[in-house]
Amino acid sequence: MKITVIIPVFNTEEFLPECIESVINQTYENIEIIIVDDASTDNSNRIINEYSKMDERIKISSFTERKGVGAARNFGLRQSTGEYVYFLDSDDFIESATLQKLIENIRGYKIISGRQKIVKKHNDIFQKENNDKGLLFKDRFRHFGGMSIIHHLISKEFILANNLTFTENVHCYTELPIIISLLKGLEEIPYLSDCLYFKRLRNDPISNPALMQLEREQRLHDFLTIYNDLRDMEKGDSFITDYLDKQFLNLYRKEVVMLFADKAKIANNFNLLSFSAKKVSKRMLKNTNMVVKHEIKLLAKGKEEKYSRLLTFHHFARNLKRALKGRTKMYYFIYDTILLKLPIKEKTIIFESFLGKNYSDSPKYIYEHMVKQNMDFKYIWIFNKKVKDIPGKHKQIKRFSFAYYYYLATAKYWVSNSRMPLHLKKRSENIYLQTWHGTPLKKLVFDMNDVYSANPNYKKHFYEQSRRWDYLISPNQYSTDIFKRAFKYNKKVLEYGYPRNDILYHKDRNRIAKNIKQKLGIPLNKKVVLYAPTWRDDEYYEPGKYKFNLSLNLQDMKEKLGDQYVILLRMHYFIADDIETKGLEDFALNLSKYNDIAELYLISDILITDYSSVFFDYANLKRPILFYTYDLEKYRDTLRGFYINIETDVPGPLLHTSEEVIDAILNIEKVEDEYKERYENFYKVYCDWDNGVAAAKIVDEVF
Ligand code: C2G
Repeated sequence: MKITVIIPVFNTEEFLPECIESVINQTYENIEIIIVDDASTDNSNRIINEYSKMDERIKISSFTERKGVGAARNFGLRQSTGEYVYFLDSDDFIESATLQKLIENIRGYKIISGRQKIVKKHNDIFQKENNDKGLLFKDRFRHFGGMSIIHHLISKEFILANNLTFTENVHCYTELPIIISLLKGLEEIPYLSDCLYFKRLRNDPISNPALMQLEREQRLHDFLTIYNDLRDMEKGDSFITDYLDKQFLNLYRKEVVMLFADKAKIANNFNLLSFSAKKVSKRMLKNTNMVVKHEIKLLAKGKEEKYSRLLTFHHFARNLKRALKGRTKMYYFIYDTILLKLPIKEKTIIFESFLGKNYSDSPKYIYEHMVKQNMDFKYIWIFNKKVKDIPGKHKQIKRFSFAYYYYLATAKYWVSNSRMPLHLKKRSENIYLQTWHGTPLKKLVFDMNDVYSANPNYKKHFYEQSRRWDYLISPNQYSTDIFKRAFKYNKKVLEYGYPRNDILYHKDRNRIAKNIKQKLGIPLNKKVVLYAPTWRDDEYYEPGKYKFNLSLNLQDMKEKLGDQYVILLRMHYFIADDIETKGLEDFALNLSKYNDIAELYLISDILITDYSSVFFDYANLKRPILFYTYDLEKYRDTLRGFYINIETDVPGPLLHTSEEVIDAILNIEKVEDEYKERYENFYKVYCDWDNGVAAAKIVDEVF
């Protein structure tokens, strides 16, 4: 018995190898693999060509222009020679025994299906579970609730007898006509609980959306096109019309109501929706909730104004209901409905650095410049905990307190070095200066492939949040180029260097450094090593709270370096683990909570880091830098990947053990000599714009 596996492809180069290999490696070998490329514009075509040379069971076809997934699957169906067909998507993959289990259990049935598992990140597939409940029979109505045909093995004879085809003039829901035929021909769906299909949750709905990540409006149009046709055709079969109406009402509740939060969308889509709403049966309407029932009735009667008013009320009621669920939700509700409508305060500026964790980075230097210039503004700083010793008249507010929402809603200016919460809408008069927080080494947002971090919606959220930025600070040409691409940012870039590095060029920097050393109790005759590593995407407790295992041998360092040096330990602000320095008091200082790392740069004679952007800033001082890259392979190859070649481009040696680090410090002059030329080149490329007046220039331009 031959199985034809049909795989339609459109721009899935990242996922194709895993998909195709999962089919080639099936334990059931009597298969034919038909891959139809729907005119991909990435490398998908090259990839499928290569695989077709490796396995003669693969047959490929390519459309010269995009025709949609329905046309691609129909084409595959027409080419198929197997007794059974199986539908797989090119961004998904299957377990090695999947086809074997399906074919062994299909017996006399026309169709059989199995379990789908959503894969958010790759590790999900390794989580073993004991799930074998044998062959089950699922209610046909519920089984096809998701309107999808993937992971079904279907008898070819049944397909031919019923002349099953996919809809071609739309992108989404193309399998609805097939599902309708299956619903008619079957009482129940045989289903294997222990037969896996891995459905990938795609992370980039902005630049490469999966079909179901297409815009709501497009999906709505596609659905209504098919619904209108099928609803008329199947008029006589109440089981089928119930199914279609139910899908319509579900889509209405989940998608249309959301889409119509934007009033312009109501005007655009009212007639189309009204046409379809007339078709919904009274019986199905009876079972839906009151508000929806009423809305559908108004739609069907074509009463646009009344409908629009009811929907405004619907949204208000929904938001209020949500607001009652907790304090933060209530604040958001008040923010949207009241605070955003208060008059804007033209002279108020909000500052935030590293999510309120400290008083630091470019926002601090922009603020201090404004204070020094006696500029006529009201300054608000957002912190998690009160911070002492900040110069200038200002107000501190607690992040996520009521005052936080009040000032964000009413201040004309926001200055921040990272993202603001997604739900905090920005009003159109507001000016948002995004300072960002480092020259990128690790790939950023849209330059990253799959996301291995804690949040699978990272790219989507990042995109929405960064649409609000009006100015973005760039420290060098290299960063400008990356920011524009990786953030998809096309508004104003301020190219004056980093305000946070102004202090490194201060004419009194030696005196400032001496004061800081004294404040921290560091003996002036001791040299200082600063260890400032970054975080690891794959080692976390929860989003924003990351693990860190110190792999420097501090005891050994103290013995060998203690009479000349002290070491400052500075963890990334994402790190939740505390670093133990007991018994090392006069040698190691944990300064992870110290406000401003730039002040620590100033007092350090040597920097040790890994893949943190800190070295781009530190290089302004032209002092030696050591790279303690004990997990380079993992970091470079399995996590994000880097923009530069860390082996050949960074201004210092890569070291892999604690002993190598000690050795390099003991021979620091030799290291400096060896890396002199590389350091100079590095300085020219990355430190070119920094010259001590970035804050002044930026303030002049923005405020
Ligand atoms: N930083 C610090 N201490 C460290 C590491 C970093 O104070 N031990 C500060 C520095 O100002 C640095 C900035 O945090 O330039 C960013 O640090 P990176 O290690 O480059 O981390 P990054 O991945 O950029 O930060 O969206 C999340 C951010 O991208 C996380």
